[in-house]
Amino acid sequence: MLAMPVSPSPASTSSQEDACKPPPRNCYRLVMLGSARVGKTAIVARFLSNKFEESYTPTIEDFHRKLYRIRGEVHQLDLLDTSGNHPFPAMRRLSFLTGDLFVVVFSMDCRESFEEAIRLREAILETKVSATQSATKSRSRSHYSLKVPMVIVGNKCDKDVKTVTVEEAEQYCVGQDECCIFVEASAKRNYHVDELFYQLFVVAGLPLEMAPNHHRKVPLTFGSPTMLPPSQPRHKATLSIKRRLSDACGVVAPNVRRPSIRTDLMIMRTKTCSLAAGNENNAPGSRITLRTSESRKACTIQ
Ligand SMILES: Nc1nc2c(ncn2[C@@H]2O[C@H](COP(=O)(O)OP(=O)(O)OP(=O)(O)O)[C@@H](O)[C@H]2O)c(=O)[nH]1
Ligand SMILES: [Mg+2]
Repeated sequence: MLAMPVSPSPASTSSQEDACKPPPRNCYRLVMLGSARVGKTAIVARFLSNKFEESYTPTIEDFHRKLYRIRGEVHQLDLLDTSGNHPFPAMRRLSFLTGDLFVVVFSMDCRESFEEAIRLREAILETKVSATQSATKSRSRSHYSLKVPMVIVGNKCDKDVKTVTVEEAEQYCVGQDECCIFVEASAKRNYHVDELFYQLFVVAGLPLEMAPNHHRKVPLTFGSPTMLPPSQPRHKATLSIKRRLSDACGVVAPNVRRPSIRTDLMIMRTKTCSLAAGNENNAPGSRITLRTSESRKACTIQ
C-alpha cells in the first residue's frame, strides 16, 4: 500500500519556511508519557531550555519543535508533552500511533507510576501492532517483532524515599527488546537528562548531536533552519568526534502550533501503512533505524 504524502512541517505556513523544510525522512516525533506529576514537563523544560520549575502546573498537551543542522542537513524533532491524567483517550491513542520515539516517565518514589509506565509500554506496542494488523488485514505480527525506540525514565532520583529500585526497572527493560532502555534521572538536579535523550537517539539510530549537550545552542532569534548560522566548511573524516559534533547546531522553534488533528490522522495513516508495508522510506520518521546500545548494530522497524 502506498503511503500518503504528509507535510513534515504541518505547523509551518509561510513560503519562506516551506522552502527550507527538512526532508520528511529527517522529521521525528517524540512523545512524553507517564502518570501525572512524575516530571514529564520538567524533563522537556531541561531538554529545551535547561530550566527547572518547582511549581506544578498540570499539562493538557504541549507541542514543541527543535530544529537542528547536523552535518549540513536539517533535522526536525517534534515533542508532544502529554497529560498524565489522559483526559482524552482518543488523543492518547493518536499519540501512540504518530510517535516515532517515546520517553515513558515514572517517579522513583511512586510505585504506582512505575506500574503505569509498564502498562503504557504495553499499550503503545499493542496499539501499533493492532493498527498495523488492520492495515494489512493480517494477524501474524506479534508485538515482540515490533521494536519501538523507548526510554523508560525513573525520574526524581534525588528524593530520599524510593519505592522502585534501579535493579528492578533495569531488569524490566532487559526483559524487553534492545530498543527499550532504562535511565534513572532527576530533572531537578539535571542528572542524566542529557543521557536519557542520548540513549534514545542511540537506539533510534538518529544523529547523536541531537542530544542536549552535543550541539551548539542557537538563540531564539533564529527561528528557522535557513536562519541557522552557516556550517563550518566540510571537515575530513579524520577530525576528532568532538570537533565534528561542535559543527552541529540547534534552535527551539518559537511559537509553533500543534498540527491539527486532521494532520495527525494523516500522519498516523502514513506511518501505519509504512509499518504494514515494511516500507521504511515513505513516512516522516520512518528513516529511524534501531540500534542496540551495545553492538550498535542496525535493525529496522518491522
Ligand atoms: N524532587 C523532584 N521534583 C521534580 C522533579 N521533576 C519534576 N519535579 C516536580 O514534580 C512536579 C511535577 O512535575 P511536572 O513536570 O509538571 O509533572 P508532569 O509529569 O508533567 O505532570 P502532568 O503534566 O500533570 O502529567 C513539579 O512540582 C516539579 O517541580 C525531580 O527530578 N525531582
Ligand atoms: Mg506536564
